[in-house]
Amino acid sequence: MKDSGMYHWQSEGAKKSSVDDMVLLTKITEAAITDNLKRRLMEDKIYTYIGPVLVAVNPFKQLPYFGEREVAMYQGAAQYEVPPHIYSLADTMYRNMLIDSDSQCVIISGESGAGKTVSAKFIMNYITRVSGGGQRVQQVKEIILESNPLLESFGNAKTTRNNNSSRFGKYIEIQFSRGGEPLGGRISNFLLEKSRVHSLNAGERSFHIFYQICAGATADMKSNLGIASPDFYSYLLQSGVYKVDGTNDAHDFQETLKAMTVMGIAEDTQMDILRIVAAILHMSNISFNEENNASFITDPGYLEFPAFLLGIDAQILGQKLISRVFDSKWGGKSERVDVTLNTEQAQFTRDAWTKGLYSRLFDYIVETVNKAMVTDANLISIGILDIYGFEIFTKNGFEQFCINYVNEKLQQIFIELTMKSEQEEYKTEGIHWSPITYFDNKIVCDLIESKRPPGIMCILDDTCATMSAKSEGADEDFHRKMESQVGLNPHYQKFSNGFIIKHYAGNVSYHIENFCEKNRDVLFADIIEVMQTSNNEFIRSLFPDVINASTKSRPSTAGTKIRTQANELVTTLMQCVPHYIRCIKPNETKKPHDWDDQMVKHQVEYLGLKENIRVKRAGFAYRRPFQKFLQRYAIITKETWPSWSGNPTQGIHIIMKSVNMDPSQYQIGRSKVFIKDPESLYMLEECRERKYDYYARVIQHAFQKYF
Ligand code: AOV
Ligand code: MG
Repeated sequence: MKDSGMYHWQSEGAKKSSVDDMVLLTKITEAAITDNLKRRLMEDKIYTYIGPVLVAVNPFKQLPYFGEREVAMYQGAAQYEVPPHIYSLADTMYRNMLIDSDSQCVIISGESGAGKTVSAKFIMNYITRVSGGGQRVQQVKEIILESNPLLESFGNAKTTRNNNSSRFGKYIEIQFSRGGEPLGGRISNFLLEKSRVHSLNAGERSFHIFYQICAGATADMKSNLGIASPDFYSYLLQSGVYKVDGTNDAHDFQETLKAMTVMGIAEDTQMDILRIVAAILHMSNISFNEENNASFITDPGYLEFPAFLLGIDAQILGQKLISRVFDSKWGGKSERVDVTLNTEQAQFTRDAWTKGLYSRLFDYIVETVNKAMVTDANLISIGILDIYGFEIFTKNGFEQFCINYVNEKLQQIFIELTMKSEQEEYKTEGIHWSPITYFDNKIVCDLIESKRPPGIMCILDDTCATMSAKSEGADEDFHRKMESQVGLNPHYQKFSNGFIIKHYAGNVSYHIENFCEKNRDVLFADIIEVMQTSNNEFIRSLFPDVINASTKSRPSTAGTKIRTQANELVTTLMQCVPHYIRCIKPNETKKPHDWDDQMVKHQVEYLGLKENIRVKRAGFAYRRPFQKFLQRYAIITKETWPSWSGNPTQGIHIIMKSVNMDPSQYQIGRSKVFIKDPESLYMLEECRERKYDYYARVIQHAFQKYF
């Protein structure tokens, strides 16, 4: 096959064109990297390599190169033989898994709106298209693909940074037979941003499903579930944003229903799910007034419909919203006391109720997807990690703190594994090299998650352990404790009602308001008890909790959960062969061909692309297993053509000598040839090309002579 892509630019003039692999850049500066990415985007080339790492720039428009033709073109093709593409990375993962029987994973990172979720879907699509299989395999593929619209309906939302922003993290493993057929899968989800159910920032929406149901419900659903337009419900009314450019909620609603059917969710259960969605909307219209510090329901009429939908008693619903049972110790005896709540506390209770309902519903959906694609065989897998990207809003709270912490962990994996794998290969191959320095963000991870000395999460847990049931003054207490325990950390800085963390991707100011309450994350026992009285079996099944006042063990906090999950994820990823996609967002306008130089340069900087290229170049830019090298360059010498069957090292030396390769430019390891500079590789490529043309002419000549 004649080479395409990577080497094209040589004949077109190296100066004018961009490079496919940034290891080949003549100057390695952030400006040069940014410029290269810009030139490529303007030509609609969104993919660029740094060795095996794929850099993907969000084009904000549909590009034509994702069809059957490309699927066929990238199957089995070597990375350097075809233009950079996400299919090439997906194909490498798939083939590596089959050849080596090793599980693979791809870590997709980048800030909010950079294109992680779209990339994850391209990979899932490619893999399901190139893998074969019988009826059950086809079904598994359908479940894998349909899990995307389903989870996005319930877990994605429009934010100011992304119209389809993932508000949960996801690691999906597709499990394969040794023959490469997808037999099952497993999804782990991370920390849904559930506060979005009740609190919206300006310009944002709640989860898509709420708008889908308003736009797409049938007349029957509308009357059974009391569905009106979104502005009828207080939760959706607060931001006043109902429509999203390029999104058709009514159409997406049909997709959601179809996806539920594919997951094997019966029609009755689908209605139960929608009943909860509708009940949450109706609960948002329950409002409160206050007299002498005691709240009351403004219009008890608003209790009827949500109570009906949830299958509970309207009067009890009302009572539980304005009062709460506390355990109180009195004279050595434990007693349950009913305390009236003020308006603020009543609203807080209503919101805790709806968000508790929603997060349990979300967990049910993930669990159902998992059940639909479960397999008990111990298999090889491809894992795709698509989490919420690093984000900075005008006001950042506990959710952003957790999201940015997970991103910080991923950056650390990237640093560790790219450096580690590079070093390990040189070690196993017996090659010498001198390491490159880079910013290790472990210091920021430690500031957040360290146990000893206590990091921010430990201090937060500590505060939560001693806070009163009503949590008064807890956030301030947490603020003070942080100042005394991590105040001197160079990545921490206090301000009047919050703190700044100097993350790898930028400085973020977090407001401490509600940190403790959100971290404690308990659903009050009396709410659970009410839900357990529901006359709807599905709703009851979401509340299997055993409430036992005498149980002393404290439930784990949201911070502890995310920390545990993040560390488990690191362990899982470390057991796979890693691949990386670094997504870049070129502008904030979401428009095609719009390029914000400063914004991209900042991402290039914090993603460490420059160091990444340096590491690749400081060592050896290219490496090939002996056989692959011999196959490709055998044509260069008479001795090695058409094939070399002698000692591989000797064959390689013959080829290198014939092109006058400087001996310092290459090393022969135990199983691979390492070539230092890209120029040396070009030299080989050029010789190969010349011989190719020469033989083509000879054959043509012979052909003309005889026929
Ligand atoms: P994210 O996953 O990285 O953000 P998405 O994958 O949702 O970002 O991408 C945001 C939007 O950019 C998509 O909805 C598309 O409109 C567009 N887009 C991204 N990549 C492509 C592409 N390759 N081709 C065409 N359009 C694209 V977040 O989930 O907010 O962190 O948390
Ligand atoms: Mg996403």
